[in-house]
Amino acid sequence: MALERTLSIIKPDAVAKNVIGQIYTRFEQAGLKVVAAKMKHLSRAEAEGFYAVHRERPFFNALVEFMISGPVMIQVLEGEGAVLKNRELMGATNPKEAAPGTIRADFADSIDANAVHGSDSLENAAIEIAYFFPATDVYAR
Ligand code: RTP
Ligand code: MG
Repeated sequence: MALERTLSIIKPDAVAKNVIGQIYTRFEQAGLKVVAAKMKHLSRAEAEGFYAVHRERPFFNALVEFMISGPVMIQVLEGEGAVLKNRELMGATNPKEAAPGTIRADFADSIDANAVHGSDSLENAAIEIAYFFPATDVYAR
């Protein structure tokens, strides 16, 4: 497996629950390293731009409203097979369907307030990382 980077966001619900550290521990225990990070309260334009692929979906407005409801914690994770590994740690989009022990099963409340975002492909990871971090703010470790 190749060394990859993926974009992770701890969403406003999980930041409000004060579980940033517990989620970071899961990344670390799975062998994913934090190589960039920042806390940010996204503007509407930033959230709309980030989720532009979902523009035509019925849940788009609710998704944007939720993502700007409070600060988020944004990080780049690096490790072997990081994109899929992070998706496995996250669990299914709907926490009711998320496997026991996954981040969403343990910390998410609903399909809207579902605790975390993770890039869904290596190609999208590169786009999403560049959306939030200039290359000089991502640190090789
Ligand atoms: P994410 O992008 O946040 O990591 O989540 P995901 O890949 O598991 O799910 P995706 O299909 O990309 O959807 C993005 C976010 O939109 C909300 N959503 N709501 N009501 C619905 O049917 C519905 N479907 C998706 C979720 O909050 C999801 O995380
Ligand atoms: Mg997605």
